Amino acid sequence: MASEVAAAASEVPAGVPATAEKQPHKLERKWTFWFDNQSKPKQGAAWGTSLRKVYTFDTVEEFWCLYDQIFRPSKFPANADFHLFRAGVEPKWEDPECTNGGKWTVTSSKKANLDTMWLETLMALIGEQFDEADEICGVVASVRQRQDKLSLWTKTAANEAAQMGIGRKWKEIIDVTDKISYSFHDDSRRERSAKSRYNV
Ligand code: MGP
Repeated sequence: MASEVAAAASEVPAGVPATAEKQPHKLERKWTFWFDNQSKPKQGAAWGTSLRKVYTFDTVEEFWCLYDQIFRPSKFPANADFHLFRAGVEPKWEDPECTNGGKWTVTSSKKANLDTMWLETLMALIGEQFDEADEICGVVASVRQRQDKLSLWTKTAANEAAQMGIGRKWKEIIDVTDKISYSFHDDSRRERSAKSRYNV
């Protein structure tokens, strides 16, 4: 499926006339892109007021079209968040699918790195590359002045075995060898810099 995701945008099978009708490549499930531009925050506005649902899709073709048009994090100035979440799940601690969850986080000091890791993660998600796919809520790319970061949100923080499996697989996918850490949303709700609960 992953290679299908990568190839489908440009493929023209040999011997097929350019005019032949092609069926779009259906994904296993629907996904939604979200965007939060906090570059000009309104004074006193609650968190999440600038969070927007952008587009829900379920074909490889729609994915590439959206990615090419808008979803390259490095194109954006600081303080923007990009999200790809399973359709029906909001990228908030308050969402029932996220509320008992947490996130793996990887930081990046290079813009080009962020774009590459983001794209590799998107393809792995829509291509269902994780064994624990039902545990995954989505991914967030955070463009920040100091250091960009990518967070993979999962559903059941207390399920250590599932989170460790996801963390290991994610490192392979984004080609990271440094240690990465997992924090619980419950801890983030209580304190600004939540301690890490798992490392891989
Ligand atoms: P963050 O954006 O996850 O951390 O949360 P970051 O990126 O380290 O900080 P930043 O300043 O660089 O953006 C930052 C703060 O936003 C949190 O401490 C919360 O106050 C608020 N916040 C973040 N999230 C993901 C949520 C959420 O899902 N729900 C609510 N209510 N507040 C949130």
